[in-house]
Amino acid sequence: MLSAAIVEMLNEQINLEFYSSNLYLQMGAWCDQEGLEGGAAFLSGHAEEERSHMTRLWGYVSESGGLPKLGAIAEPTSEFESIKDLFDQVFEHEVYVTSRINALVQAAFDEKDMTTFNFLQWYISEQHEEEALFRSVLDKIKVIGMEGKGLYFIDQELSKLADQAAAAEAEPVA
Ligand code: OFO
Repeated sequence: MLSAAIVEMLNEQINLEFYSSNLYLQMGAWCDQEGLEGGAAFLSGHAEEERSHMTRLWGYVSESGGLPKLGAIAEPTSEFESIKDLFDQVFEHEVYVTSRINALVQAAFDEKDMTTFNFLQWYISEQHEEEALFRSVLDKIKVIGMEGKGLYFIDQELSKLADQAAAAEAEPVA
């Protein structure tokens, strides 16, 4: 049985994951318009992943007897100065998402709601992976540089990441 306070926080997280999904879909469209096909594939694939983070929470609230609820979802930013600016914003967003997950975990712990505490461990690992992934993208942008053919090579790297994510998604669950 979930407390009303935990249901409210889980619902806020549902909205935040939905916002993440919309944000990355929008960012993917920006890449597409800039001719960065790898970036578009990577970000739209990641938008799908964020949607699955949302539905995992949705299912948990529902099967625990709570009511999952969608609130108003803010309009995502659609203009970026550069691919670096875009991924700086992604990284900043993920750090914020991690802080919200940590607050949820702390609230579950304080309430001795160990079922929710246990459920949220998956999100802790996921946020660690996401921060590492986007940090590695920023590192690649820094090393390659955006001058000359830099953008082309950055886009190639993003395309590889999109392929790797799609392959991992297609792997059968053991
Ligand atoms: Fe849902 O992990 Fe990113 O935001």
